[in-house]
Amino acid sequence: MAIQKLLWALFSQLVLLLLFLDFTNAWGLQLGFYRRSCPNVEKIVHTTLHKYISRDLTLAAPLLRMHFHDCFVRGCDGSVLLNSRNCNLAEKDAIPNQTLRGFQVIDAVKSALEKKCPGVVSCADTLALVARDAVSMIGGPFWDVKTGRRDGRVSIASEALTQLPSPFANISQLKENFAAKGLSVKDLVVLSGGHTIGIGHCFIITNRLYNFTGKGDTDPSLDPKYAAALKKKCKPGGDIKAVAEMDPGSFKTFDEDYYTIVAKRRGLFQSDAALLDDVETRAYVQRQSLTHGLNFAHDFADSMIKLGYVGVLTGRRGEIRKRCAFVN
Ligand code: HEM
Ligand SMILES: *[C@@H]1O[C@H](CO)[C@@H](O)[C@H](O)[C@H]1NC(C)=O
Ligand SMILES: *[C@@H]1O[C@H](CO)[C@@H](O)[C@H](O)[C@H]1NC(C)=O
Ligand SMILES: CC(=O)N[C@H]1CO[C@H](CO)[C@@H](O)[C@@H]1O
Repeated sequence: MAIQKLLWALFSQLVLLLLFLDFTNAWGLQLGFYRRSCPNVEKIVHTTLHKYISRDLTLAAPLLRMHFHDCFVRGCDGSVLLNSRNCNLAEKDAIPNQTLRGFQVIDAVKSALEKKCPGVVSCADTLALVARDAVSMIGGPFWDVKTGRRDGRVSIASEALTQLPSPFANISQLKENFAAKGLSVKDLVVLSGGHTIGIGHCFIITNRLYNFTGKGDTDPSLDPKYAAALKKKCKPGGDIKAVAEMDPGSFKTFDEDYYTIVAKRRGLFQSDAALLDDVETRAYVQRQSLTHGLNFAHDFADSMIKLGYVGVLTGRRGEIRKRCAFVN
């Protein structure tokens, strides 16, 4: 009897373990996947990237965002980098991606890799390594990136629209978007902290500022003083290129200010403000804000690792693209 119970316990543990592994779908990723085939891969990525980031710190933000967008659509398979072809509009040209920047940096890193180890390192791994290094170069945490991702051959614009969370989303939609990728509510609130760097385009918040419910009103969840300041930057019908910093004053450094800003009801997007509408996410925002980000760096690293496992292609699936914008 005791043995049966023990076996049953072991069996259910095993099932849980398998479920977990399958969910994150990280089979085949490992630390140092390129140890033999391209031993200096991390050094090459770091050196090339550093040339760009040291000249322009604002490039770190779009590079982090690019990895996030890659992983949320068809998994971390480099599909965000593919160009549209005659009969197919790619993710790159979907509305959420029209504000992506930094493709030239990925191309430069990939060419440096191709020079040393032709046809070996995937574009998907390149993105994961670049995102990690970009964050750590501007004061954020460092984490180990398991490699072995392979590149997909498919990229479809309409999928970016349905899979990526919208800046107009409420908390239940955001939780659903993340759950659909096997990511938790904690991952949602932690990874949203990526908005401690970078900018958002004014046109995304025009409604929030000027016509929230169609009555010429302002989103009441936005701090009125801050709304007034934003209105000076973001005029109705103003320049389509106008932007606002997501973490005013330190949008070029990876710190924990994001949570203080959200707690003060100064998050730029409705999706940032929405983090105050759920018990768990609100508790996290308030705790990080009060403790000046006691666990944020560590949590962010953990959640980025999980993000990097979403829907990866490994083994014989996919391919190693030679140029990231084109299938071989
Ligand atoms: C939770 C749902 C999320 C939504 C709705 C969202 C939405 C957006 C939007 C609309 C922008 C502005 C783009 C622009 O106007 O140029 C943006 C920027 C950005 N997002 Fe998110 N995002 C989310 C989560 C994330 C995550 C998980 C990360 C990374 C861990 C991230 C990193 C960034 C960064 C770094 C920028 C600044 C880009 C730049 O400076 O060019 N976001 N996001
Ligand atoms: C969130 O938005 C969806 C879709 O618009 C809506 O059905 C749902 O009721 C909203 N949830 C909350 C909590 O506001
Ligand atoms: C505000 O929204 C309403 C309803 O969508 C629309 O009829 C109206 O023209 C908008 N006002 C402005 C100033 O854009
Ligand atoms: C960076 C990038 O590729 N942006 C593209 C997004 O979509 C617009 C419109 O389709 C293109 O013109 C941009 O080149």
